[in-house]
Amino acid sequence: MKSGIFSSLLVLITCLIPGIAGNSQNAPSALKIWFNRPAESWNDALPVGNGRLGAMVFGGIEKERIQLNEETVWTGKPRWDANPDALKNLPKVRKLLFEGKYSEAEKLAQTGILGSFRRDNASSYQTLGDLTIDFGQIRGVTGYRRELDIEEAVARIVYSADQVNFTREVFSSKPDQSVVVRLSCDKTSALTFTVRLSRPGNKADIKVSGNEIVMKEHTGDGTGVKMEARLRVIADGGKTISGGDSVSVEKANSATLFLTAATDYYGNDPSLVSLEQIKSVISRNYPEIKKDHIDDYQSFFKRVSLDLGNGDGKYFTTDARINAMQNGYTDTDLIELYYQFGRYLLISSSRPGDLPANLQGIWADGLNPPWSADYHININIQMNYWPAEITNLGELQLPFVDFIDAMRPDARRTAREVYGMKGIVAHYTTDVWHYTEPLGEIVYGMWPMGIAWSCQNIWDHYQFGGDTDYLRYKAYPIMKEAAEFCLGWLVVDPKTGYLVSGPSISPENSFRIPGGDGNASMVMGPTMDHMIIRDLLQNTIAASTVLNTDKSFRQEMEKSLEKLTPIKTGSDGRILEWSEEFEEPEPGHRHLSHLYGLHPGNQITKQKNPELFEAARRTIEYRLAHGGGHTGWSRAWIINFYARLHDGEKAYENLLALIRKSTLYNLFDNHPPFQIDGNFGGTSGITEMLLQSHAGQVDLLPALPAAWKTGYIHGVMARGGFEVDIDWEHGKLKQAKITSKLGNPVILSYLGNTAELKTTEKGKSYLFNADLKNLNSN
Ligand code: FUC
Repeated sequence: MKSGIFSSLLVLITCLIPGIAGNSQNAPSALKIWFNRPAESWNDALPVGNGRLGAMVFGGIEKERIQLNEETVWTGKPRWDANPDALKNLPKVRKLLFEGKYSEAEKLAQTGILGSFRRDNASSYQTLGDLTIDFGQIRGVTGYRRELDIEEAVARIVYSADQVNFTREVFSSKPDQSVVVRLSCDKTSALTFTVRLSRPGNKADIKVSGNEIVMKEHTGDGTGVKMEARLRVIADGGKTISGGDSVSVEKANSATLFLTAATDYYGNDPSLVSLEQIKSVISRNYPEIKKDHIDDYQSFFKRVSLDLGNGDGKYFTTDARINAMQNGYTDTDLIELYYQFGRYLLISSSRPGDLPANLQGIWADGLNPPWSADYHININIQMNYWPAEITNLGELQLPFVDFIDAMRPDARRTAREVYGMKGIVAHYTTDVWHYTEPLGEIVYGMWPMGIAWSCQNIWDHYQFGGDTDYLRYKAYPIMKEAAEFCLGWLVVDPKTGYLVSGPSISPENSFRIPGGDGNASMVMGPTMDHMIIRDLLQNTIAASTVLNTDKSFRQEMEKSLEKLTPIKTGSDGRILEWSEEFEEPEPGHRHLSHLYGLHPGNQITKQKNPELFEAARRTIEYRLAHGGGHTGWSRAWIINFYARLHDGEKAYENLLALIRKSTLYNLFDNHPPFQIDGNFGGTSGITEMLLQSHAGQVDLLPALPAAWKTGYIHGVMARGGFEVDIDWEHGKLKQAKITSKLGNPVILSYLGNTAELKTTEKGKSYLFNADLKNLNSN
């Protein structure tokens, strides 16, 4: 529990920071992001989404802007930009690297292996457009409040003007495949407004007829998808008038706006799809639509609850709370909200059958969002899915798995034509057109581990869910092809006799070339590649064993594993990032790739290799001492690392830093700019502080910081299919309940004490006390 000091401090902060106190007439709730003003910028607006269709709600009083997204609104088309000389140059580049001729090797790889790529020329995700609602002049507004209720997934704006109380609700419904905006007030005939659709660039074809506006565009000047948005305005009472580019409603009692949207990305006619969807949603009444939306959302959201102690933070607007945090205050409720917001974002941006969450989930403004809001596969998308399994949202990881699956034809071609190998390969990033060839500059582009890393997530889905059909028909075929590529890719290092990966990089980092010839990035044998490959081979061996298939391929994998370069440490006890101990021009680099084995992998654990465990700690400390963790996702990864090092205080310190330094007022992660991975990495990190299961046992409260004295986390998941409820008191475990979903055996561990259940019964719960004594089974 928080003490009275908390309240006094907040009172003090209230006096120090103008505008902190919110509207006291509304009941506070811990799980709301809220403001007493409309959004001043996109980074203040509130996101809603149904996995595919998203909206950012600004909450303007005279003019509401609702910026819209549909996840398949992409420019471009499938393409092939591979360097035709790559195959011939691969052995030459390898030879140069083995000889230590880094500059020459890079020159040759740049022109002779990588294809050309320019971000400003790349395909891009784009906004669908804007829905604006013009209310005319409104005077004397009181009681304004704009909130995102993350227990219901509804954005709400309330205010009073001229003795009328107005309410606006916005949500994006999965069951009804539409964005729904409900405008209401407590006086008859008090609602007058004009609605428009628009799109940046002014190239959209916008037609108004009756109470409908249809906006079409063939994106990218005819090079991308054909999109269509359709808006229907249904008013209760008053007059509805259409004209020019708008629909106006005069003196209505209430009104509902329905927005559907589609593209031809999957080969459908967007007009037919958006029409079908609009017909279907308008045939239903608002309370039903809203109820179905909330039920659908809560079927995911309610699976996990977190309590880190009670505080008064919820009485204050979210921007004020962030400011207070930045001024040194710790608002534990805000951490709970941040945690659940990560889950909210995943439920709202990643539903089975849809595309995975991109760099911005599904929420992106304009025609050229940062990095095209694409799918970076050298940390970002994997991080998006770190919270999926552990926070009991396992099925939301499937869009990522399907996406990697859909990359296979292109990835096979890249393996074959670029490298002359079997299997599948992809590099640092891709987009909805699934390109996989090595492109761009060496420092990011020469890295063939994108799919291999993704297989870690793909395998995890099986480890948590235990679905052997998924393993047999979906996961294993991808893992096997990724492993096939790696077996072909590894070569013997003439100096050590071990197998090495290369030419490759340690994502986006560089080193000083020995002898003073400037910087380079490319080597034979970056540590991260070996960690990823080791992981992939071990997991593919395990999968083929479970499925009882591919015995001889399994033996091949086993042989390669034995000869794979081991993890090495340098003269100062840190894990080596490259094959040799190079000087580092950027010692605080944001990527901590050579710690993949600590997290998300499991090669470095206290039990297995205490020296490497210690070396990992030194590696992080060094990075942090040199300014590391300066981007949102980098900081979020560090929380996960410290949790895995069982260092609750450091994990907590970095969690506070994530919120203080890398979080926008609407709680979006700030790279900068907004990038959603840090939100997901943050939610994963908090879970990892309280529960881990990567080391062959279920670790309870492995990194509980002193600040979280009493609390609970219920409903989180452990590998082997266990749903776990943990309660703690005075900084110590009080009790843990383990519900076995699959009937597997389990070892529980808390502060060095362990308890084993050699068998469990499917569906049964087991209660343990602070000494891990099995109290009862019910
Ligand atoms: C990776 C990172 C950058 C950024 C980009 C989208 O390449 O190195 O920091 O997050 O992805």
